[in-house]
Amino acid sequence: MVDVILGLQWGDEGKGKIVDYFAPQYDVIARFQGGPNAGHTLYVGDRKVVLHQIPSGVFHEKTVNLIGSGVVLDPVTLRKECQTVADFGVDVRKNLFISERTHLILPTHRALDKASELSKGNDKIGSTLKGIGPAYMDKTGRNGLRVGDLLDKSFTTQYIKLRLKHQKMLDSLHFNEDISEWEEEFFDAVEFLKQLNIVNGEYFINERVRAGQRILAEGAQGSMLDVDFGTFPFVTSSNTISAGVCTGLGVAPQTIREVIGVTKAYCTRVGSGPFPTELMDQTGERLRAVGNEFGATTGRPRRCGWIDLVALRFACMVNGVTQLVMTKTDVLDPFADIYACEKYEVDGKEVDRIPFQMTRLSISPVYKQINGWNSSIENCKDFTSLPGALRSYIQYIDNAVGAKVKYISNGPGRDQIISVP
Ligand code: 2SA
Ligand code: MG
Repeated sequence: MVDVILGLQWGDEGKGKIVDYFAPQYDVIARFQGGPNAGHTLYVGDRKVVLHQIPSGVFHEKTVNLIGSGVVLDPVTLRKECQTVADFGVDVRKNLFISERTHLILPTHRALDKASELSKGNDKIGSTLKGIGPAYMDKTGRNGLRVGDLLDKSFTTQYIKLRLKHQKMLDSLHFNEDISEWEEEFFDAVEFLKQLNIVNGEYFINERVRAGQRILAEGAQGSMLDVDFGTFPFVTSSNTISAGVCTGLGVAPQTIREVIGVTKAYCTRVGSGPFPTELMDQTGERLRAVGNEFGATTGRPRRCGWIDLVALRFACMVNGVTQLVMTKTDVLDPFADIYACEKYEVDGKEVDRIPFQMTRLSISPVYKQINGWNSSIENCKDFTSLPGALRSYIQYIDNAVGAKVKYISNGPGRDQIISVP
């Protein structure tokens, strides 16, 4: 059986911590989409680690980790990450497996990402500039190179052919930065990657499913950044929703059991694009300061606002969420009042659905005011010790989105998680 943990907002919901928490219950943790644009923060002891491409189960001795076919992989960042986890005594040669169908991010993909963003000016997506979009373009455009290609002696020839194509595109975008250093690093890292466990990801996972092993699929980014169902064009280039697990790992839909959706108790977004509940005032700044809301990969300040129940209901629908995890609940501790967006007002009309073209509409949130709990919950150990106002907030979210909050996180620590009866 395959369970899924994924983000229901615009990323940074705290998936890394939640995956790390559940990891001991699983035999395999698999990434199915995205790439080094992800930043999954977790704590090992009291040391903070940010993972980008390696699944968040890597610190659990008995868990095996798979980078699935739907991921786009940058050998350079992978090598750095492997070094980081090696500092914690983890030998990735023992517990990390990479699908041969995983597409490679080339240095020219990174250059193209940068050139494309520059050419868009004010309309830029706010990409992490890791080459994600161009790598997925080459995949769907049937040009890309895959991890398995590295093992073929024709790799360099194929690389040069694709690089020439990219060069023409870069020229037309008037991009003329020297990327020879990136290339040197890339080919070094490729030699490292070739030494890792490269497998057929589909047989790898399906044989384990058949043997009754427990698999956890770890989502990256969030549902509202899904290339099909997010706030297009301000999205990432992969399917971040639960359907992406099937296409990204090669597992059948009926193997999927629990879909665990992670949401913050409020909302953030990094990069451009619509964000109806964004707070451009002191309250927004306070959320950013208390929640330490800065990009885990790029360090960019995240945009902050109240929880958006219209978006959350939509995300639960397209994912088939079976349980919710509410993270960063403690960030709301100092707020006397909190707000939840129940509907949008679009052109003077109230709607409770996500509109088609959010970017071209002026949308104002319709809020419900909720009493805050206004006390510290970081030392609470169980549900009964939580303040009444928070317990009411949890119940309110259950009813508003039609899925049950099963856990809340009350701090960054590994043990700061409370199960909700
Ligand atoms: P890209 O790089 O082409 O996928 O960017 C396209 C959009 O997707 C957003 N995106 C993200 N949003 C939140 N978190 C992400 N990961 C990092 C983190 C981001 C960071 O965990 O903090 O460090 O800045 C992530 N990755 C992509 C991105 O902002 C664009 O809006
Ligand atoms: Mg993140």
